[in-house]
Amino acid sequence: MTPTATFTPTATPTPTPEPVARNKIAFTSRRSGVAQIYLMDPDGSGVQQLTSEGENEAAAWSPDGKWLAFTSTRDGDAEIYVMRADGSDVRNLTRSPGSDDEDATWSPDGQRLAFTSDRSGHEDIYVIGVDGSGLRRLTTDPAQDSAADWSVQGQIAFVSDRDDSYNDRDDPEIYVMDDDGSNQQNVSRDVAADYYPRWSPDGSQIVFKSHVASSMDLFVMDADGSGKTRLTDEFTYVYAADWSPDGRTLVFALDTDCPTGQRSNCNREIYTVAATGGALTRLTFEPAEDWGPVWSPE
Ligand SMILES: [Ca+2]
Ligand SMILES: [Ca+2]
Ligand SMILES: [Ca+2]
Ligand SMILES: [Ca+2]
Repeated sequence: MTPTATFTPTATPTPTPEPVARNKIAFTSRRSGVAQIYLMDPDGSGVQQLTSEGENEAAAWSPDGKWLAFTSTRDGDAEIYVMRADGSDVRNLTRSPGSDDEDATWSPDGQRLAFTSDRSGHEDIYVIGVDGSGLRRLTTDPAQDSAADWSVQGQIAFVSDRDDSYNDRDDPEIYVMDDDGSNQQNVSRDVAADYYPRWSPDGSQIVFKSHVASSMDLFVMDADGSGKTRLTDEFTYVYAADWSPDGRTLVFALDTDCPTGQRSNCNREIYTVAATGGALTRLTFEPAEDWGPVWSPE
């Protein structure tokens, strides 16, 4: 039977779906000549460049996997920016000419970012809304306070060299505070210099890198600093790590291809290791530096 008339309805506009990252690792690389942010799959394949303007690093996923915060010097000095997971819709949140704002981390509800700024003359942790409003300073110690990471329970881990009681130098320790800046506590409390805390997805553990003797390796500890366990034992330096969404795997950078006897300033590559330790799996094979891997929340 042949229809006698054809009626074509006006197409209903379909909203463009917001890009969402699923099981992606964002990282920074100098493979294009300057630092840019890329995505890859957890096996190292499917590399995609997200940024191209200025120098960009320190990517951090929003809890819904739709946005990345990052540090960019495209406007002259370091500022906190956000962009969608496909690199579109770039926005500057901090706008602080003359000071460096860097290393953002998202609140569990995705409404705020904590970051490091030296706008007071020394490094402190600040919080700002994702719309750029509500700037608030959380630390005021004249020591260097940096590298914040926000847990799912709402605590903020950071690095501070304010306490000399564990050795006689200004070596940094891992601190934890509430997200209003109260209850600042040294949780690593040992003679080693400790850097770059990152909460496990369930907030029960913190991975960090520690300078022990002449090596720089990954350790995990419980949120209160107990149960400290060494995960890697590499001759060359290990850099900041992040967790897979299931908490079973860590992704991190490691100095690779070093001349014999040299521990750092070689070629950083990105690797994974089980969160209980063991053999490393190498993900990048680029003569340029690759670092700062962060695993999407799902
Ligand atoms: Ca700035
Ligand atoms: Ca400070
Ligand atoms: Ca220490
Ligand atoms: Ca490399």
